[in-house]
Amino acid sequence: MLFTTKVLAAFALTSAVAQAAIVTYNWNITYVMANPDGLFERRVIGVNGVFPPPPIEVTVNDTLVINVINQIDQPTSLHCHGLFQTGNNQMDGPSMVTQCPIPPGANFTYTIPIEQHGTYWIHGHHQGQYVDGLRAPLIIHNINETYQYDAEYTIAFADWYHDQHSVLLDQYLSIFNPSGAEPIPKSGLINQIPSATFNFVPGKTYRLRIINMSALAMFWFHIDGHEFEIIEVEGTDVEKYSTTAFHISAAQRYSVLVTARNDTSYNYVIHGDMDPMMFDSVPDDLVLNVTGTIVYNEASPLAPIETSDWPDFDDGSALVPVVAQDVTPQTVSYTLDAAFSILNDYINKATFNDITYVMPKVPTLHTVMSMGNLSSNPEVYGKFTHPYILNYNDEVEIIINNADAGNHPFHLHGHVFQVVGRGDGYYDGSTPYTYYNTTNPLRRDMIYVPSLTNAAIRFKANNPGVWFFHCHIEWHLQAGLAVTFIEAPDVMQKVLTIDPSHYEQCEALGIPAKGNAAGNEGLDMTGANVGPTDLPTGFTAKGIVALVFTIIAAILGLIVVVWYAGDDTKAIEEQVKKIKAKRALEGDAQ
Ligand SMILES: *[C@@H]1O[C@H](CO)[C@@H](O)[C@H](O)[C@H]1NC(C)=O
Ligand SMILES: *[C@@H]1O[C@H](CO)[C@@H](O)[C@H](O)[C@H]1NC(C)=O
Ligand SMILES: *[C@@H]1O[C@H](CO)[C@@H](O)[C@H](O)[C@H]1NC(C)=O
Ligand SMILES: *[C@@H]1O[C@H](CO)[C@@H](O)[C@H](O)[C@H]1NC(C)=O
Ligand SMILES: *[C@@H]1O[C@H](CO)[C@@H](O)[C@H](O)[C@H]1NC(C)=O
Ligand SMILES: *[C@@H]1O[C@H](CO)[C@@H](O)[C@H](O)[C@H]1NC(C)=O
Ligand SMILES: *[C@@H]1O[C@H](CO)[C@@H](O)[C@H](O)[C@H]1NC(C)=O
Ligand SMILES: *[C@@H]1O[C@H](CO)[C@@H](O)[C@H](O)[C@H]1NC(C)=O
Ligand SMILES: *[C@@H]1O[C@H](CO)[C@@H](O)[C@H](O)[C@H]1NC(C)=O
Ligand SMILES: [Cu+2]
Repeated sequence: MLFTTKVLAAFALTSAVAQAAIVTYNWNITYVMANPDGLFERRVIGVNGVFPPPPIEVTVNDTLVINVINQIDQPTSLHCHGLFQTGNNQMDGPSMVTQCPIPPGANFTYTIPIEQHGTYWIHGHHQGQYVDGLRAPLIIHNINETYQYDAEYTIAFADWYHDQHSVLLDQYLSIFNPSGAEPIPKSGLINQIPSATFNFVPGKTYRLRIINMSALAMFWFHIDGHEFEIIEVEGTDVEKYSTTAFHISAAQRYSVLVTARNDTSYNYVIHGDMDPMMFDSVPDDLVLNVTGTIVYNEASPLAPIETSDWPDFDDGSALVPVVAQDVTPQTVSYTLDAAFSILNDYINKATFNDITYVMPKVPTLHTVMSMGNLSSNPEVYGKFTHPYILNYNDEVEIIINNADAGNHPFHLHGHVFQVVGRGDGYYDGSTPYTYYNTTNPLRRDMIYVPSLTNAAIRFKANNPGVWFFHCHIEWHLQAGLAVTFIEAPDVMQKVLTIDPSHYEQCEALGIPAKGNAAGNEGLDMTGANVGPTDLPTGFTAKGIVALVFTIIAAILGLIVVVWYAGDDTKAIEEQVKKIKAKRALEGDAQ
């Protein structure tokens, strides 16, 4: 009882904090025709009739209110990336994790008391809508910033595709893509345009907030003619750290301080160079290097382009948080092995510990809130949401083994975590770390784990809620690279509420709003969504690849025209259906 009262008091305090101002944004989400890279006009998802969506700016202790009007012909939802959403899990946004998506034609209001400061972003979290343009910077000013500067700019890099996300996704998650090659972007954008300018006045100091809003691409950042100091990583202020270049992966953010030069005789290039390592192949017409310009004087020439050496992979381990926090011993530890393989749907899927994430029939938060004391039983969430139940105030260690040939930037909702350790190869409990630090390590909400390495992170389970953990390469999330942390379900039932508007939108979409992951009561999981599992026995991955190629060869004559004609995937889908039906028959016959 005492325990509960204390928790409630803590939440009451949090909401009392949010007195400062109510900052309202109206987001009328519609399709808009736009040509962001100047190469191709296409349908994008815009806000209030324009693309790009407007950046959001608030101050700590404000309450951010976003009135969403969904005017597109598909459901949507918004996630404020990096916000803790303490006591406010229902406003976190991932579709079918914390809410039913907002139906087409419906309105929904996100109300978010702001507890943090720093550099964040807001993006669609229903299917891959951010790849189609539904993304914008979210800047939270502190009342007194840790560092002084004269002015600030936000520099948001993003990759850009010419096809709709849904079209690309169908091609990506297809039996015709056995190697799992991701769609390669057509260009890179800076502040959603091909090249942006930033005016500098001699002698002034600028804060540049650098955000990577990519679906796939990873960039190297540097500025000709200027040194800079990193001062913030994903909401954590850090001691000034001088560098000339750094690496920024999808969804990561850094702030740097740059002092303008004394003279105006040249203008300088800002570089965001896409790392071609992420792409299976680099098309000849893809410009990897995205640039902006620092302008001192419109009339001045551009300073000669510097070729910057990329420093060794820098994971931020040299960065020291200003507010020190040492690592406390873990009380629980989970190991997550990330891998890709062809599963028994014959599609290259992503797995953590051999499970590919599949959405439940009921949003996981609704399951927690409606299942009484069964909410502490992982079974009610369904195997394929891959649930981990955390006890209130557990000190959680997560070890991520990246067993894949690609690099992955992972994101945890609702927290920052400490980056405690890194090592090469598979961490089996005894492999020595190449980096291990329990003395005030960097805290952030993104961890980049290169191929065939491992990383250890820590966080305290002090934020009751359902928090998604997933790769932020949008294609990999869609391929199932996610798990669900269900943090203190017993406390959630006492301190959280679900607004009636959430139930209304579930109803409008015909999604059950209570019950277990299958929409049933108790432990009856009949009809739960299930994903593909291991390869059928008797098949090896190589065998499957061979089989797929045989199928392709057999029907290539039929589909080749459609395939190369581009957008029309319908015919391909029809073919896939036929193949699947045929395979099912063969399976029955065996
Ligand atoms: C936010 O509000 C709380 C409570 O009123 C206060 O303690 C805190 O200092 C405020 N934060 C800032 C940055 O003003
Ligand atoms: C939303 O935007 C669309 C397209 O610009 C417009 O037709 C519609 O009236 C807008 N709705 C509201 C409520 O502003
Ligand atoms: C959504 O909000 C807009 C603007 O306030 C209003 O005009 C419209 O009627 C609302 N639509 C629904 C379905 O409530
Ligand atoms: C901000 O700084 C001013 C001036 O130093 C000080 O009076 C004020 O208390 C500070 N506010 C916060 C929230 O720290
Ligand atoms: C953003 O992240 C992606 C994926 O990690 C990466 O490929 C791309 O180069 C990054 N862009 C920038 C400007 O850092
Ligand atoms: C500005 O000029 C002064 C005098 O030439 C020099 O000492 C100083 O280092 C310069 N500052 C910068 C940022 O270039
Ligand atoms: C792009 O950037 C890379 C790395 O900074 C550099 O090696 C390469 O020369 C640049 N390419 C062009 C065409 O500028
Ligand atoms: C750990 O981090 C602290 C500061 O964050 C730093 O002073 C110390 O040198 C680091 N230790 C190791 C072993 O990297
Ligand atoms: C769960 O709740 C039910 C009904 O409220 C109760 O009968 C049962 O004893 C509880 N079980 C546990 C393990 O607390
Ligand atoms: Cu990934």
